[in-house]
Amino acid sequence: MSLPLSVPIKLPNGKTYQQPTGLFINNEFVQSKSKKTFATISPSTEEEITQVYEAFEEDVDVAVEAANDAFHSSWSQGDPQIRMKVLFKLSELIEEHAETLAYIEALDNGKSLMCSKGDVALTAAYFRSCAGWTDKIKGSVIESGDTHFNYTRREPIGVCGQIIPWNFPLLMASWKLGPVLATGCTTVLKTAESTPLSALYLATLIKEAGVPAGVVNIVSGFGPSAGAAISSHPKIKKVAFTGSTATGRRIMKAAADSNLKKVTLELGGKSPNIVFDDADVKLTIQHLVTGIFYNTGEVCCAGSRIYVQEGIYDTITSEFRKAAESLKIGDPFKEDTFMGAQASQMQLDKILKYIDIGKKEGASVITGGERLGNKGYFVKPTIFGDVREDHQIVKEEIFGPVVTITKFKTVDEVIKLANNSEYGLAAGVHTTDINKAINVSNKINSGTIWVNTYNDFHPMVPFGGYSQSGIGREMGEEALDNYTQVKAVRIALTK
Ligand code: TXE
Repeated sequence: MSLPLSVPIKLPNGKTYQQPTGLFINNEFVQSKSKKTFATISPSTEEEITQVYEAFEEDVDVAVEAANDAFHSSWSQGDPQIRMKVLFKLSELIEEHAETLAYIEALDNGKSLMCSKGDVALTAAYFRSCAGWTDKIKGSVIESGDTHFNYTRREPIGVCGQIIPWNFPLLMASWKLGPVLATGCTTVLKTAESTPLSALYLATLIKEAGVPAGVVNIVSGFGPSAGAAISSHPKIKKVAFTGSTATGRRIMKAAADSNLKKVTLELGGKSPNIVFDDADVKLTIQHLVTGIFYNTGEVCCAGSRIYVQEGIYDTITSEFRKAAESLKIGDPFKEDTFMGAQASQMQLDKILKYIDIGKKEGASVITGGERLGNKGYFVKPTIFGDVREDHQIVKEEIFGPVVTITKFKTVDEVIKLANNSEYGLAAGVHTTDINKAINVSNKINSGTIWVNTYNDFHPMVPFGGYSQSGIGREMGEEALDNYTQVKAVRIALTK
């Protein structure tokens, strides 16, 4: 018997909702051609939540055709206020369904409800912000003397392919879909294989909001099959990816070898979080905690390398240890849980492997350093001291609640340390001296610098990486650039 296209799921709040399981193509949930399904697991209980249909190349082809037809409709060329209305409606629907979405996300990803509620709020805010952009995408008139009239238009790029990860399944879907809907593009979006559920639920809201059929298509599936089909598809004009640097490289190659599609990548990081002697201790501790333990450390811009100036090092280290040890970890659905489970067995294994490497490298465990319990993928907040810059735990992305802490003396020294990375996604600077804050921010090679805050996002503030952390920016006006292309029209005038 084949899997129904929607199954009832009982959430820990006692409410039951209908979870779509099909591929969302042309505004309908459909079975995959192969009818193959795969399981999605709850990371906090290790139990199967449901099966969903699995997309392969043949399904991606159908979705791309739908997106291609939709692109050649009034959606892309018509009054942008139509797209504005739809985006506003979508953000309202997300707010109406906020509780269900937050529970689905915590169930499927393992993150705490505290985090997933924040994700849902940011998702609604981002779609609302994109609504405002729809009728503000402008070209220009260029003066070149009275022999010619020149103008530019920003036109939507066309059919996009979007591949997202599992750490912020809903929010990453919004960062991808928002600019598609704002600019008049269409898309085939693939969710991560371990977290397909929230985006499928979002699909029902996308349809209800009035997005025309074929504009947004969402498929569940794996990287080497459905993901690879997207990045090499000849009719996809642009691919946007968030995930590991290794996979980003593969996607860029596939994009080049197929049809030279435009590529934007949001990749890994090993972000420095710097504390100067004059920092406000209480506030700084909050931001160090948010920097590495928020979302169980599964954050691309996590502040995973802490550098503390010598005069304040002992105070910060001991207060940070106390704060880490007081964090509530466990059942994601308890209102006061800060850290839920890691997203998958694979991620748990990777984190524990790095903890082991850290110990073998001779670093000292200030706190944590082990799994919590033996059911559910929980890891204790872990702080390593006595590290060297060439240690693997200082250089490589762990993507979990594991952080190193290092003492420094001077501003020049810490800038060198901060920039000693192949990545360049984000950095934190904690100081009460505004001159120091700006001077240091100017010298750090990162796409985002947070001063006296951390992991602090706003829909209008662009986000993306320097170096091997990526190409292009999400959010803000910059995100629209990735989904539009400039047409220049030069008209010769007759006298
Ligand atoms: O990532 P992948 P994984 C980092 C983090 C983590 C590591 C491995 O360090 O521990 O990556 O995670 C799809 N063609 N980040 O293996 O492979 C895949 O199906 C096309 C950082 O899960 O990058 C999923 O949808 N697509 C990060 C997405 O890529 C492919 C978030 C991400 O998976 C593909 C996630 C292929 N050949 C992991 N192979 C961040 N920057 O936030 C896989 N995928």
